[in-house]
Amino acid sequence: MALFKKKKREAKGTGNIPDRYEKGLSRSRNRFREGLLSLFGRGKKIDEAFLENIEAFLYESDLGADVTEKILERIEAESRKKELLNETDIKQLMTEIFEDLFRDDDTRIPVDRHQPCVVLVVGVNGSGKTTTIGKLAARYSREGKKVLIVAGDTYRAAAIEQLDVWARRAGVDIIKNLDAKNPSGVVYDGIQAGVSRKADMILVDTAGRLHNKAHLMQELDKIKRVIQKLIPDAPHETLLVLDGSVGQNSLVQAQEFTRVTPVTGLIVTKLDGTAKGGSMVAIHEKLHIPVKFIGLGESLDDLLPFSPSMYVQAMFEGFQ
Ligand SMILES: Nc1nc2c(ncn2[C@@H]2O[C@H](COP(=O)(O)OP(=O)(O)O)[C@@H](O)[C@H]2O)c(=O)[nH]1
Ligand SMILES: [Mg+2]
Repeated sequence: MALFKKKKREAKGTGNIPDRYEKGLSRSRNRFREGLLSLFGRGKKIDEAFLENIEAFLYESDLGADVTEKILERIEAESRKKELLNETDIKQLMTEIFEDLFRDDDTRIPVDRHQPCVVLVVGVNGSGKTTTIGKLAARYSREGKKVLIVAGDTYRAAAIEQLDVWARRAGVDIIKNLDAKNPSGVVYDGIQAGVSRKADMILVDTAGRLHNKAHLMQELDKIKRVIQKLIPDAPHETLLVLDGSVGQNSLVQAQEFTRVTPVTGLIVTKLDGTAKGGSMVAIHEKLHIPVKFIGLGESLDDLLPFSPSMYVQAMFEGFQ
């Protein structure tokens, strides 16, 4: 029975990715597409009024001012070359711009370059860190990597138990200490265990208490120092988990975190539950940090590698 379940899970995990992008982003897409469609009539001329309407639409789409400006400039430049622009032309232009924005991103986690590859996972409470760690553990374990999870959020016993459940679901080991008062000890034990067990990847959960920046900085510094006692060039990746449904607020969070610690990748969660998928573009544009994965649901398989072209396609029209 257990084996059967695992097989089924694997089948789902390697399932049709375009399909899952399409389903997961359907709320954002509907909003985006309806907004765009409402601007276009057949053979509508690109005039001042049209440009103003599209400007207003873009601002409301949470893409952020910089990206909105880029799109508007392109539309204006193109409309000077050609008298008429239809919906397809605009979509094509926006697709090119979106793809350009994300083009140079390195979306891999360097698990093949370090052994163990230490991944520090940071972000405010509720953004989805623990869930994402479970999903990452399942993904890499399925790829044949030996994954170890470290329960570095020691502030609430419930947080450790929740991570424990995810470790079991993913079928990986966890290092935890229910009596720990701060993360240093358990992180040290976790890294040591990872080295001696020859883990390929160590995922370190952290507490995300942003209300006190000095404290957060101290705590992350301490965790890093502890890791570096055992592996001087670690962490090899610091992933910031952002709740994609909180719009502009997640940009503020991201700016705060990057001031506290260098962030090498973003994971944007809860894109399934929001119509605000566009805010991800604004965050990326402001911070120039690659988006590595997106979260499209609450189960083990609902974490997908970020693909700009699939994101764009899913936002504009789906895959039909
Ligand atoms: N719909 C949806 N819910 C998510 C996603 N990722 C996390 N969540 C939910 O968000 C809530 C907070 O997640 P948790 O991992 O505990 O956040 P943490 O405090 O940062 O560790 C939980 O109820 C998760 O099930 C996602 O991609 N989609
Ligand atoms: Mg947590």
